[in-house]
Amino acid sequence: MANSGSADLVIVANRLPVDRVTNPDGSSGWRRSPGGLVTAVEPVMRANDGIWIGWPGTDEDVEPFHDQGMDLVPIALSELEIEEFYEGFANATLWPLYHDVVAKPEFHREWWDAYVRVNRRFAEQAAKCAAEGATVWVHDYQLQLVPQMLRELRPDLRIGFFLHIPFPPAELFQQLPWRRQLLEGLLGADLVGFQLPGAAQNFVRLVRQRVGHKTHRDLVYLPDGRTVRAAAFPISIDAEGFETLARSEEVEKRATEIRDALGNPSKVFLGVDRLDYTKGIYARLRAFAELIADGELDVEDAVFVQVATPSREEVEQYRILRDEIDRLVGRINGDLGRIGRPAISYLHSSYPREEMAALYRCADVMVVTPYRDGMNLVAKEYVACRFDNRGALVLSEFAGAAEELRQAWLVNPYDINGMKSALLEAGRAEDKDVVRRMKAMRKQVMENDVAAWADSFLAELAAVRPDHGKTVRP
Ligand code: GDG
Repeated sequence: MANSGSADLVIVANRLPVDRVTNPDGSSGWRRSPGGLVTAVEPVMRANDGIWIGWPGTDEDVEPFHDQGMDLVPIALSELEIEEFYEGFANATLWPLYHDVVAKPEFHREWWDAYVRVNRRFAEQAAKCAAEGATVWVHDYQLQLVPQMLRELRPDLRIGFFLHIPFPPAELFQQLPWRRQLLEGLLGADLVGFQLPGAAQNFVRLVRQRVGHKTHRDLVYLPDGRTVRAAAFPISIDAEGFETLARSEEVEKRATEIRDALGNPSKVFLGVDRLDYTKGIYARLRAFAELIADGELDVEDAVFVQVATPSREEVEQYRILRDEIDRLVGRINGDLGRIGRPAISYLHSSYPREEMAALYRCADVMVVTPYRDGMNLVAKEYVACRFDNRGALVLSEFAGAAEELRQAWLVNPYDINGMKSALLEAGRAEDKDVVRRMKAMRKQVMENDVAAWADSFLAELAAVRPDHGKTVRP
């Protein structure tokens, strides 16, 4: 093929897997971002002359570069594109719409135009870099038009798409003025992956209703003879990596220090989330505070540590949420705390992985209560770090992870009384019960790690289009 590049595997994601950092001598460099996706995909990239295309997170113009053993191809976004494509269409239209309209999605035609423009730029770059018959794996809601745009440019490619967030029921998706274009964008892929089977079914149903293609179970039949498969691939974490970290002396020491700093309470409750309105932080803190006000828990003896990592701070809904949480925490601590004993230890900050592992080791009750979440990796990380088989997990029914972590204390995050009971039960559970549940959850997480997830997606992708191109070696 005249215009093809040399990569047999191309990962296309909104962000590159590295962050810009300034070195002590003032020069700048890159640091690998901590996500599990890069851990899972990196070995496959190495074995297949792989490259990763994405936005580097800065407004500088950066040339393609090699870093951390990976070939990285930056896509530049202008300030206006960051506003309209990223903060706008991706995070103020699609994000709330796909999460059960927990916040009201905004629909603006200029934002859509920017989404189309930026998706095209990603598709053109992927078309340039991919070798003939190569595999291209496109990620997430920011890039749903890329599969079709890329197929038009390069029909020889094997294209996979994975959606990390939920795919909404038809009743909600229907609101989107550009619903048909998005469905057609995704249908450019040979395999469309979702976190849960229900999401794949929502997609197939919508394609039948809105685009009019024939479907049978998880297959869509296109008029040109091509088939597209929609299936679930529940994502996971580098489970062994987390366990090894949690077992380290450094983390153990830090866990003890944290507990001491908290005044050695008998129960530590923990929440770790990006500060996002889908995560249910407000309701969970209220539930905990009511338990103290009711006299069921005592601040001398129980504390809630909430880590809220700063996120999407330019988007209005996120600023509103931050103010709401600030006010709530202030009120709860003002009303219920005592000297040296706040009810809630609130940290609006992001931490290294070691600190996260130490917090997980410290927490007697891990509280994960999103209103809607594609998967939720925090729940799985907690389980991976509890090699001692201790620790109770309170988990929302509306997190994808709930389909695998059945032995958690499952809750409906809209039901404050239900959450209060679950927090108490998890905090007061007998050791035997806690250990039994944790053992079962650990088996699930340790046996289904992120490498298995990536391998199964790529194997399915190879199988959907067996007669075509090269097969990526896992
Ligand atoms: C999306 C979907 C799906 C958080 N704070 C810090 C930190 N983190 C890490 C956690 C975890 C990750 O960020 C968050 O992942 P989640 O899965 O919990 O949530 P989203 O960011 O919303 O992710 C989600 C996921 O994509 C993957 O498909 O599961 O449903 O919404 O790994 O540990 N890590 C460090 N410092 C922090 O302060 N080092």
